[in-house]
Amino acid sequence: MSDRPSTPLLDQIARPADMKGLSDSQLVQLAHELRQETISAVSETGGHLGAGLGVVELTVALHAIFDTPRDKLIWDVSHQSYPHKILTERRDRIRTLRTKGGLSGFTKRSESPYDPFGAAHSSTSISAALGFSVARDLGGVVPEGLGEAIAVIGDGSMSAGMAFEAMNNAGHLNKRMIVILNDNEMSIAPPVGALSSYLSRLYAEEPFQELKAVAKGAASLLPEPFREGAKRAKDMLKGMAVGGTMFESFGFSYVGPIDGHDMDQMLPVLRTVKARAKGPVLIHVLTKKGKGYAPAEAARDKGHATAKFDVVTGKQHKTPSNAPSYTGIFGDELVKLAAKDDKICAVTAAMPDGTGLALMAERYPSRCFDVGIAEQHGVTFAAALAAGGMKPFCAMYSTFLQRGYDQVVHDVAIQRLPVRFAIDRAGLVGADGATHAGSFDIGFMANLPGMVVMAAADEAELVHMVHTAAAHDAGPIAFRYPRGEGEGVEMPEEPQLLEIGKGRMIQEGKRVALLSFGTRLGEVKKAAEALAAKGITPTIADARFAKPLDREMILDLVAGHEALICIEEGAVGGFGSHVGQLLSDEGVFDAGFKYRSIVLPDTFIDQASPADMYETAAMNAPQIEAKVLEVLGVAQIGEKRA
Ligand SMILES: Cc1ncc(C[n+]2csc(CCOP(=O)(O)OP(=O)(O)O)c2C)c(N)n1
Repeated sequence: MSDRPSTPLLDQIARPADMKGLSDSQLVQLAHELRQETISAVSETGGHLGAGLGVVELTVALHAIFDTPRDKLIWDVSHQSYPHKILTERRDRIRTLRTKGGLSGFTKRSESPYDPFGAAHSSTSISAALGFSVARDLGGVVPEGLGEAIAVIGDGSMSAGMAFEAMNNAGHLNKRMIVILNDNEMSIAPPVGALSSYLSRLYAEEPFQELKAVAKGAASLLPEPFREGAKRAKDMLKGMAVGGTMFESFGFSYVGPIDGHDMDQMLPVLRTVKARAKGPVLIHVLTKKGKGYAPAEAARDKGHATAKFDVVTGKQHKTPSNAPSYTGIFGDELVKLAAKDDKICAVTAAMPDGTGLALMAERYPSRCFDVGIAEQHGVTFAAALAAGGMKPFCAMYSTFLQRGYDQVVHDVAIQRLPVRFAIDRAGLVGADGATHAGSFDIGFMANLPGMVVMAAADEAELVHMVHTAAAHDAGPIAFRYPRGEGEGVEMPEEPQLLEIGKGRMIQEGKRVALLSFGTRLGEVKKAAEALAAKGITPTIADARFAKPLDREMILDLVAGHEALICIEEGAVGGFGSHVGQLLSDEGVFDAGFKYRSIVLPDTFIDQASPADMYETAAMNAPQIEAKVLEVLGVAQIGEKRA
């Protein structure tokens, strides 16, 4: 395409081995071209832009100096890995990022040997690098061999407990490994907490320029264990790195901070570390999220995630939405509740915008807590807020709540504390793929004694559920809702407080009952319309609750129909399994009752549009219709008969 950037040097690089003969100044040029190519690709695909732009020079420097895929380069979260993908045999597919059948937006072992460890949830990279370094020293065998273990982790991700657990262990094992702390003073939102202020102090108080000169001039001027003849330099660098001591107290050699956009600093530092490191080393690199693309640099989120956009203007091509988003509805209702009740408070783990809590943070900052990327802490913190007489809403994406699961069990459920879990991005999420799918929360929440579990069928239902959760003081309660916009239904003038454990009838029909839990209700209704044309009118009900189940309603449905079909946007072991358990306990199957439960298939579904993913999962209207016909024994037109 003519509007693609000119990239003469990059055009000669298919893989890192092709970079080995390049001079330092050519590497600078390569980084420039790589940046343009990244911008151009993401303008066509949408996706994570800012993080990748911030590590372009780092990516080039690492691949020039280290020997991937033998050396294991592990990107934390890996939303910053697009430039890495371009340099590692995937440039020809980079414009398929995040689409069905295309490249994943994250590193993925099955995609490339240059992705030794998949990620998408944060703060796993140091543990992974340590595992590789120990496997190497124990003689582990893998096809590409085992060389260095290098983790690249952002300052936001560094704030999570796992990163500290891994550093604690790494310092103790004292294995040779390299952690690159990519400090851009950003998470998705501005980073929060003591670590963030600490990192700022590491460079704010000292003359950065001096280090620049040092790094440029002399590779020997590095701290322990790069001693050789560098006592003076060591003292100097240590002095500059005011309190690099925190990492040192974990047993790491600390180097930095260095300018991550200046190859003249990065190349010598990386070469020296490679030549001389013995135990774990942490290199503190300062970068700018969105670097080199003005619209990203200027954006509030530094171009963290973007739709497709126009490269010249930076204008994103967003399709206008017809209905409000579920996230927005949650955020608005919470603020209304908080206005009336000063005990209402909220917790987010580094996702104030994504979870709709930004408004609450603005209006009631003293009652809205961004705890950083710290879901485990966030859940326990919410538990104690509840124990202290507050009414906490713990707002997390389904997929990230997984990380706080023991806290949900141990701190919330066992103590019957009234934490309100607002579970966003429930169900399949689209372009982010399997790592972000909210597939498991129905199962892992509904199996907990005393937990109330609701799913909103549409945005009006979500309004009721937010208010129902606020009013529920008897124990923990969760409500789930999907990514994206609502169904466009009329919004209630007044929220209702739902009766706990009661579903609602949508349509009375005959022979077969469809019992929906969550937003598949829309597809169920469409299926029912198609069935009506075939003379079949199914009964439709919205369960609202997976726990407690509406026993009465479900047993009535059984009594009045030949068959019952449940559907939910979740993996096996959720709502349908609870209904199946109820029916078996009641002896319903003894009389040959027909029961089906439509759940996500037992596979991890790769990225595609949500509708495509639900097609793969066989959960769209035509597939629901087919299931009804199958269970009733009605052959479909065109179906082959034996
Ligand atoms: C466990 C977990 N919680 C939340 C997220 C959502 N998330 C994706 S990237 C990100 C910010 C990461 O910040 P940082 O590590 O500083 O990297 P940057 O984007 O600034 O390069 C967050 C919170 C996640 N990926 N994993």
